[in-house]
Amino acid sequence: MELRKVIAYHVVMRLKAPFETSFGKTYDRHCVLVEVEEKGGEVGWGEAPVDDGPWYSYETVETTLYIYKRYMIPKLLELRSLTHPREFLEFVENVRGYRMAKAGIEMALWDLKAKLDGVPLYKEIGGVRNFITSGVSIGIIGDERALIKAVGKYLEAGYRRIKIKIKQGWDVGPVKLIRKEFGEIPLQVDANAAYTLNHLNVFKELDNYSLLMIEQPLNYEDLSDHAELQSQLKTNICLDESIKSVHDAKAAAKLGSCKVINIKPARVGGLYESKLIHDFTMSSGIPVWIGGMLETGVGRGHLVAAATLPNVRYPSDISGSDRYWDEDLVEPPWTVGRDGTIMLPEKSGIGVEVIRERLNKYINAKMEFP
Ligand code: OSB
Ligand code: MG
Repeated sequence: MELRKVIAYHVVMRLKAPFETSFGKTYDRHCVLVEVEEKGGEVGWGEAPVDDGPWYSYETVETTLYIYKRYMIPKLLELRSLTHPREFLEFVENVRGYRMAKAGIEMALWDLKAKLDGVPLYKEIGGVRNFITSGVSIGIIGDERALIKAVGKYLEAGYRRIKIKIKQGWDVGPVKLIRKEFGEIPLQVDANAAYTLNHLNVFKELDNYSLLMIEQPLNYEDLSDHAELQSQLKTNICLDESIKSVHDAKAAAKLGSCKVINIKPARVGGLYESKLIHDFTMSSGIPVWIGGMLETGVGRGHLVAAATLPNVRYPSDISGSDRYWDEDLVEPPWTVGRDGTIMLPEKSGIGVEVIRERLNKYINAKMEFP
């Protein structure tokens, strides 16, 4: 791959409905899209799902654009030619952290590589299925009737499991209610780090509802308290925020901090690191699934591809485009079938086209290199 141009776009898109987690409420989704172009004119697309503030992660739109300009994109363009996205990661190894920024570029390079190789991205990265099973992540609704209506609507649409966001004061109640209304449906909760070991009583109660897992109950940097909590629960703990690399995954496995891992390709620095975590967890008997960050159709293409890896053994947080957007950036949009699956396109790369006229409507800033 001989690159001749790299463009980073700050994109802002209004969500169909606001999404609330324990760390805040999102109305507009901000992200940085990356477009890499090689000398023959083929392009690849990636997405850094950073927000406009350091809420889920310390990375933001502004830190990403700064790191791109100062440390990553000029360096990438100095690499006259590269044969694998890994070479970009080696080139920016001296940049500590900023994994979402790295991921935006790395995923664009994977898309480009798959297109040049003439294969769908999922085959390029070693996926073993041409479909994925889809679960839905429901934000903190706060109103019980509205929650029941939402769960009913998503089950009706075919989603294979329901995840609800919880925070202190909105945890056991909604779980109990969903069990009462819908019985033993596949159900899990995500706390986004809102609790401490002082809330053991809440988790002991949740432990009675045969949840598939409890996601990231404790601090986003913690592994040892999670190990303590896991030792006291029957329910599997799943880590999200705490796993930023294969090193964290190894430590979590050794300590017993979780029994499941949510791999978000953007959180861990891209598809290559995702594969390292995937391969490690597969060999140590820890099942994984793929998490989402309210991505546009571009990032979604990478999530869908990652979810075809063999050790993805639970439904992933990958909904159809229509759950987030009135109009996605890509054609065709991502759709979940009545059976709760998304079929992988057989076209090369991520398999969907970015529609420029749509993208243009949502661009807040653009940086072009050289
Ligand atoms: O913790 O999984 C999370 C969205 C934004 C930030 C963090 C998370 C989420 C989701 C949404 O749960 C998953 C999705 O549908 O993209
Ligand atoms: Mg999560």
